[in-house]
Amino acid sequence: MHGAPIVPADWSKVRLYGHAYNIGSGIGSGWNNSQLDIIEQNFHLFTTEKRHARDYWGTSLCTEQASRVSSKVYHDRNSDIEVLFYWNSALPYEDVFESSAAALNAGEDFVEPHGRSWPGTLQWKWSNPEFTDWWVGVANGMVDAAPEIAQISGVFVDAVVKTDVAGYGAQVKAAMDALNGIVIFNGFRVLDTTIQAGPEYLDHADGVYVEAFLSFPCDTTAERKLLIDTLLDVATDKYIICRGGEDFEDALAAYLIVANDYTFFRWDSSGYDHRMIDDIPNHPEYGYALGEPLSDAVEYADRYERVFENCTAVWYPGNPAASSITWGQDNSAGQSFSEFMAGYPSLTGKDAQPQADPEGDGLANIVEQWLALDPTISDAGSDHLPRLHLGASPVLTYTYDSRVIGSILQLWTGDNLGRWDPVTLQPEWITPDGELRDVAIPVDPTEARRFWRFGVER
Ligand SMILES: [Ca+2]
Ligand SMILES: [Ca+2]
Repeated sequence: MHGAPIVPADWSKVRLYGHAYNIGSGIGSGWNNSQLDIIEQNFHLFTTEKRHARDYWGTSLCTEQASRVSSKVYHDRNSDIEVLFYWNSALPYEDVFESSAAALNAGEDFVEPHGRSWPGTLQWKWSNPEFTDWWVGVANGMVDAAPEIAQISGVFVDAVVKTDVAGYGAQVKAAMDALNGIVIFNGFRVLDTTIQAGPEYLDHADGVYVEAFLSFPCDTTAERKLLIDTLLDVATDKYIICRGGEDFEDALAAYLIVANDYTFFRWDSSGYDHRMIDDIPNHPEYGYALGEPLSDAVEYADRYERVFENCTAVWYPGNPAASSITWGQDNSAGQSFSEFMAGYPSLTGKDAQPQADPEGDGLANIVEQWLALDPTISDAGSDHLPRLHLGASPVLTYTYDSRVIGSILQLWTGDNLGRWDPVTLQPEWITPDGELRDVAIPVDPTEARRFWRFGVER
C-alpha cells in the first residue's frame, strides 16, 4: 500500500496500475470511501472498467456517464492521476455503452457477425470507414470533454488481439493514431512462437497492457521467455503494464526484470471488479523500498536477475515457482566490474576485460574482483583462494568480496567429474570480515572422494 501513487521514473516502490469497476450503489462515483482512498494513494494510472456504477445510476447503460463522473472524483483527490477511458476494439457491448446502444438502435452499419469463436455475437465492422470515424470520435469525446464534465487523459483500447486475429490490424492501428491523449492497448498475447497484437502496434500507441503476463496462454518456458525478451526490447518511453494473475511473487519478480520508467504492475486473481482495489492492502510488498535499478536485467543460463538499490529480483522462465525477490537490501555500496577495474588504470583495452589474466596468475580479472585480489600482481599463494584443509573436521575455505554486483560467484560440487550440483551457501558457513566474507564449508571425511568447481557467471 502506497501513501501516494508512484509516478513514471519514480523507483521508490512498485508502480501500480489500477483497473476495476464496482457495480455497487456507493456514492456518486460508484466507489465507497475506503476504495477511493486506495485509488487516491496507489494509482497514478487508472482505468474505470465497463459496467461501473450501474446500480447507482439505475441502468446498465451508464458506462460512459460513470466513467466521466468517477474521473472527476479521482482527479479531485489527486490532480496528477491519469484516467483512461475503457473502449473495446472488437465488441460493441451495446448493453453497457450509451454510444454503442444509440448507434445500433439507429441502424448504423457498424457491426457484423463475430467471425470466430463467439457465434451469435456481433463484432465491430472495421471495414466500414464511417464506423472507424465514429469509434475514434466517441473516445476522443471522452478525452476532450471540458474539465467540469470529465478528467480523462487517454484511452484503454481493449481486445486488440481479437481485432488483430479478425484481420483488422491496419484499421485499428490507424484508429489508435487518431486517438487523443495516452493510448494503451491490450496486446502482446504470446501463443507458441507468435505474439498476437505484438510490438508493431507500439508504433501506434503509448504503451501495452499485457493481460496474459505469464498466465494462459503464455505458460510454457519458451512462451514465457519470448514474452520477457520481447518486453526487454520495448523502447523505454513506452508504457508496459504487467498484469499478473497466477503466482504473485513470480509475476512481481518478472515485472522487476522488465521494468522501465513507464512500467506498471497490476495483480489480480479475481478479474476486474472491485476486489482488485480491495486486495491492494493485502500486499505488504507494495510498501517495500525498491530503489533505482543498478543495472539492466542480466540473463544467466536458467534465470534473469536484476539488482536494485534495495532488492534483488530473480526470475526463472523454466521454473517460475523458484523466482524470488530479496527485499531490505542495501546494494547502493555494490561494486560493478567496471568500478573494480577503475582502481587499476594501468590495465586498459583487452587487459581490462572480465576474462583477461594480464599478469598471468591463472585468475581472470572478474575472479580477482570476487576474491578481492589484485589483477596486476600474482596471487598464486593468497589465502583468499579456495583451499581444502584436511584433519578431523576438514573444511573447504575461501574469501570473497560481498560488494560485487552484476555477476555471480558460483560453487559446484560432485562426487564424480560427470555431474555437478550447485552449492547453496549456508549462513553458518560465512564469517563477515569488513566487506569480505570468509567461507568455511564442512567436508564429510568419510567420503571416498569429493570435487568442487568455481566459476563466475555474468
Ligand atoms: Ca590475474
Ligand atoms: Ca592477481
